[in-house]
Amino acid sequence: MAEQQPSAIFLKDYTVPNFLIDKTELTFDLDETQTIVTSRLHLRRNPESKARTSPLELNGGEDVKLIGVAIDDYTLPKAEYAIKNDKLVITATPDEFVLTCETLIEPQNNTKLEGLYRSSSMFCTQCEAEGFRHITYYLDRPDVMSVFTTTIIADESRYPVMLSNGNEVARGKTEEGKTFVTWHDPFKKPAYLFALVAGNLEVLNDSFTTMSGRKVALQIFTEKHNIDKVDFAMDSLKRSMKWDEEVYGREYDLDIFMIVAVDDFNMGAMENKGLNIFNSSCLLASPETTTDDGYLRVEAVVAHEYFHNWSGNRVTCRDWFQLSLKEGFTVFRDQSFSADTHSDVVKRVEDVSFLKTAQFAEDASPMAHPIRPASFIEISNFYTLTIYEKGAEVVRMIHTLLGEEGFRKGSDLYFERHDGQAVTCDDFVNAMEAANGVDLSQFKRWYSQAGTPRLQVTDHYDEQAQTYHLTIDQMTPPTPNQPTKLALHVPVKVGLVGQNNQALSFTFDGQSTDEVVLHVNDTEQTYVFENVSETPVPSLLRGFSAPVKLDYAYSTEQLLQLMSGDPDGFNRWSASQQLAVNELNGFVLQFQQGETLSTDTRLVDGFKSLLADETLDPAMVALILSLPSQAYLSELADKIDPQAIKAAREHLRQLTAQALETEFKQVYESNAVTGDYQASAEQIAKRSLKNAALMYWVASGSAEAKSAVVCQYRNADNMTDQFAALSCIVHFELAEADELLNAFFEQWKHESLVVNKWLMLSAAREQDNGLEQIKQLMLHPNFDIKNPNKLRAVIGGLGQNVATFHNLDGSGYTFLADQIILMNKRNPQIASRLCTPLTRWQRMVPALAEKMKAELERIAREDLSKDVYEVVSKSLA
Ligand code: 0A1
Ligand code: ZN
Repeated sequence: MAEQQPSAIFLKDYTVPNFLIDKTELTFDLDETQTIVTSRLHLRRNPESKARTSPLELNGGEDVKLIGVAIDDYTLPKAEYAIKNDKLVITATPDEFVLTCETLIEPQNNTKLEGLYRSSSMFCTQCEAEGFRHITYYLDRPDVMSVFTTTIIADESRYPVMLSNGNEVARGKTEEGKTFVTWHDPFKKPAYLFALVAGNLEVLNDSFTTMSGRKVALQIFTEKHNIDKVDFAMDSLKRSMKWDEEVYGREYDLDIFMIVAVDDFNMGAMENKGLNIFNSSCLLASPETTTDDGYLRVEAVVAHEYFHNWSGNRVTCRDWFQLSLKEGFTVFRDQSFSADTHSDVVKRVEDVSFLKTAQFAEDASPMAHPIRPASFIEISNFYTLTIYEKGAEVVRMIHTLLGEEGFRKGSDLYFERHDGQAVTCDDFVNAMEAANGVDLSQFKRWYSQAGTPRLQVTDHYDEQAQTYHLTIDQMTPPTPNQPTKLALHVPVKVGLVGQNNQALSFTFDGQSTDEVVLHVNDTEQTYVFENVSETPVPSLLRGFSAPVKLDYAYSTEQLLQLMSGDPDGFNRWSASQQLAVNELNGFVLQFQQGETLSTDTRLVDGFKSLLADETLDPAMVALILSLPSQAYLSELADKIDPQAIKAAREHLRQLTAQALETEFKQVYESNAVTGDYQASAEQIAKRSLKNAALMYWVASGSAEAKSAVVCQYRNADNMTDQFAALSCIVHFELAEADELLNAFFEQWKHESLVVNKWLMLSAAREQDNGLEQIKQLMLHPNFDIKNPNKLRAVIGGLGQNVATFHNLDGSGYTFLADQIILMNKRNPQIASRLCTPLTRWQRMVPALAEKMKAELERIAREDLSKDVYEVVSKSLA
């Protein structure tokens, strides 16, 4: 490890900035190897700062070379400034002045993909969270908001498109014959929302007329060969703009909105003001190259980044501890948009499955943190599922508590109070409280307390009195630095289901109803339901009204009853999930004890009636059939035994497949989609059920199924069907597996995003020489370690490859650790994310835990980036 360990910064130490920057004028003389950045910062002392004589300290980076610095027109001699710990420190300054700074950066050598870098033949930037300091010296913190004017100078023949935030205000030629373009953004913004793009790009033009009648130009830019794949993104953008007007009353503010697709990007996309930059995987879509899931992702990410224009840009974060202020709210907004566009129950099931699988695992790991962390070493490590997904659940709970109208009132007040400001999570909740006259002080604990709360529910029905008592205990397990927890305010939506699968009405708090939201806010509470005519089955936590683990001792009969009779669609799915979990956990135990896995399963009957019921949404049936995932079962396990979980899942699938072969064939055939491909809810639902059925049908071993799947592969006119068939062929190692995997690569080798799918499927293929096969993939000419999507594809595939990754000899973990060490300096953000599986070492069965821990210790002996240091040291603490 490095001599000096990186140290943490704390929320409690927050102070306002000593200086403000009213205007920021930037000039970029673009060059691949040596770009010169000139900044003119209009600085003044912050009247709110107590430090009246403090030096000016601007953030920079080791990759920024200072050429010269001047105050007003006075060039500072070396004695009047210093560079300390990457900061430019100037001790004596006037109270108000213009600081001119000239710096040199090397975009070509920027492998970290933060700041200004090259992707393919273009220049692009990524400044969130602290990337701007890798461009020039600045007060790189979100509460310093400034009006930016940016001039880009480049050779027009190579970079005909030169973009930055706001509106283009000037264009011309320099004395050397280069072209310059000047952009001005009238809205004050923090540096993390700055963006610049230059390249030889193609554009799709469109427009949107806002609710007040202003016409906004919309432009999507890509490299030339991809411009045929942005129609869906453009359509999604226009629908998002309309939705935000209708649902939140939010109108777009600039005259132009631009999106650019880049291939090399650490994350999904970025909401820079007026100039969003996207990972091409979240923007490009065509029926032949993109699956249904890919389409839904594009739609959601386009919406997410667009929605940030208000929740993030017009109102931003005071400091990075408040990240969930913009991310939790914006994820909630994009989830609601997708739910309104497609099916709300299907969307909710997908979001909740993801949360319960991945966020719950994070919340139970050494990296657990509240949605508003109290400290961090490297902020890039905190773009987490907790901040995003749990953050969205917390906003959703406020929505549940206040109702649609109350929530809208609160959001209107929040935007009205804080437009143009950098604020805190408390400001958000305060606006919700003030607009509705409610007290959310206990609710605010959700922002500061980590860990997944557990609710233990018991009940009692008194036939004579016709009363039903529900007792709820709550407790939140300890997490790092938080040994004891306070009771939270948890909204629990409840209904009662009768023996004939009917919704039971009851009286609660004097009101007759069939559904209530219980305000659980103490460690133990009992709720009384009156006028309950028969013994009910409780339908608890409807719609997953709070991000908690709920335990109630349901019998198999009760779960089957809820699965078919609960009026709440989400809870029908939830019951089926619980049933499957119970069966699978039984198989896991049998496997571990060396017993033969039993063959009687009640679930098959449930599936049979599901398949026969043509009134159900095919997408819901497909979700139920997909069985709890390997990752979800791991999250639930006391000690994770990957091989046992895998065996259990395969066994249940096999049993189901054999028992219902005819049904699966029938469902496969009756859900064929006719007509041109559309990413519509209806078609997506049919394809998902058809392909789920195909998988079971092939699993049954039927020769007819085997030829059907090969036939589907060969005849598919869209990627969803083609890739579903290929995955099935590879998973079951049909005779055609090698041939068709190769054919797939040959067909799509010029489509980088499809190659990523091929890399992932090939890496996930369970063969005896698994690790060798992964090493070969990383030597493949179409692999590129500098491209995060490609690395994620292979390492993601490895993660799914249970036999290879969790090999008892530890070789899978060693290989992963090697990649982390390799990426540590080159791209610390990516390296740090690759560590995730190892951070869960304490949850694994002892033999595997030891091997994982040894790899973490090996990584810890390296000279580590802050990013990797934080994750590894916390995992070993
Ligand atoms: N704000 C973006 C996510 C994002 C965060 C960090 C990045 O670089 C390190 C890039 C993007 C969003 O929520 O979409
Ligand atoms: Zn976001």
